[in-house]
Amino acid sequence: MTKLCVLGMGYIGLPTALLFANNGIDVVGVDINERVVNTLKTGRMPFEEEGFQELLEGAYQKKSFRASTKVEEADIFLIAVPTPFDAELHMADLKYVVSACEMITPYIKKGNLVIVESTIPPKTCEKRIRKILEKSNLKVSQDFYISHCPERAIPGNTLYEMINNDRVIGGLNQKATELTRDLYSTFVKGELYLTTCTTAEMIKLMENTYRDVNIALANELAMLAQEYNINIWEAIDIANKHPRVNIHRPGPGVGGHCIAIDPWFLTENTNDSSLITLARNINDSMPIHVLKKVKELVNGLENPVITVFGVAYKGDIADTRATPALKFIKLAEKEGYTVKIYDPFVKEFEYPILSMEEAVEGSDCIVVLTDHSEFREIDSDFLVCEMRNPNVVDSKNILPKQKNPFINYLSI
Ligand code: SAJ
Repeated sequence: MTKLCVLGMGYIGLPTALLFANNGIDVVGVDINERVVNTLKTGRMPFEEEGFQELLEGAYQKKSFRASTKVEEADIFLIAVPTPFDAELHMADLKYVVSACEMITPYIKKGNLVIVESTIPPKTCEKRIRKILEKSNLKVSQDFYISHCPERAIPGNTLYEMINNDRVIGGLNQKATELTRDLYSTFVKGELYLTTCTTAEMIKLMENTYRDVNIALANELAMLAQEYNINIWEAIDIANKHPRVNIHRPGPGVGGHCIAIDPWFLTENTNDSSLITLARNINDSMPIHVLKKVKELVNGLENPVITVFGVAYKGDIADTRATPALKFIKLAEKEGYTVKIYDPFVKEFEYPILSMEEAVEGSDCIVVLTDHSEFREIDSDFLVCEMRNPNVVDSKNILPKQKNPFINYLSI
């Protein structure tokens, strides 16, 4: 039985490890965080999403998964640790990837394969990772193999996408690519596209950059639309009926740990990337635009109280990483507004999360920043009753289409 050692028991590494363990691979899941490892040892997932718990139970029943804080010998090593963004230098911070490689190096044997799933700038496998792993005194592409197989699953629908999405696989040589293909074909139902290592690194970043630039375009179009007093949501919906047009949705900015940072990994080696940089700046400036809308509505009110609906970085999840809501809240406080927050999913945040009643009572303006499905059904009469002044800025176009005549609405 093939033995796989997965480094990083986070949102990607853990479900990936469990999918392998449920499909005929003997897996040891390694994390330096003892709390995560201990939780797994007690049979519980450290975080939840649909299907995760069942997958862990299945792996334990098959006796094909163990959690550990220590790396051990294996046939294949898979690195799925985070790649944070160094905001000062505008580049990828590879400290966790480097440290995972250093942990593997003493255990590398002839014939081993090392797969990197973590998002990395182009050429990282060839230049950086290879060098660290060759400290084992073995030669890459002769004695052992390296490949990149970027993760592409969307948070909120992780398992479905891990199994069904197509994958990109790029080895430093042909053998590495083929060994990686054989491993992933144990559970991936999508196509496995084989290419070079650097191409695979670039493809991952291109995908997220495409989305970021497209969202920036949507945001710019939204700002232009208000000059002509037209409804941007209707305009985009109709434009997208064209067979070759797919404009994304405008909003209060781009959050999460991928789309808001990956474009910088692509541009860190060049000064020739004005479009990508501009798109990043447009998206980062959207909270300022939303605040302008709020100012239009509360202008002239004494000590305005603002209610934020949704601080998760996107709808129907509890994840607040890099949420644009944080910048909006800080700007609103700087403006002198009192800010109250309601989010049906988020439990932990930099600011207290209130019940909907507490958050809405006495408010002068509700600002919708996340498209949680619950907001589609909101009772507008309840808002009119509870608010001090019934104003709403719906930056996600998620509130019921039927408008309440007693509420002043603004869109993005
Ligand atoms: N957003 C908009 N308008 C849109 C779409 C998204 O403003 O039309 C905003 C969201 O509200 C959110 C942010 O962008 O704040 C990012 O959300 P997302 O749903 O676009 O993406 P992520 O970050 O959750 O996941 C992305 C996915 N990449 C692509 O779709 C190309 C996912 O497949 C990747 O695996 C993931 O990044 C990753 O880990 O790289």
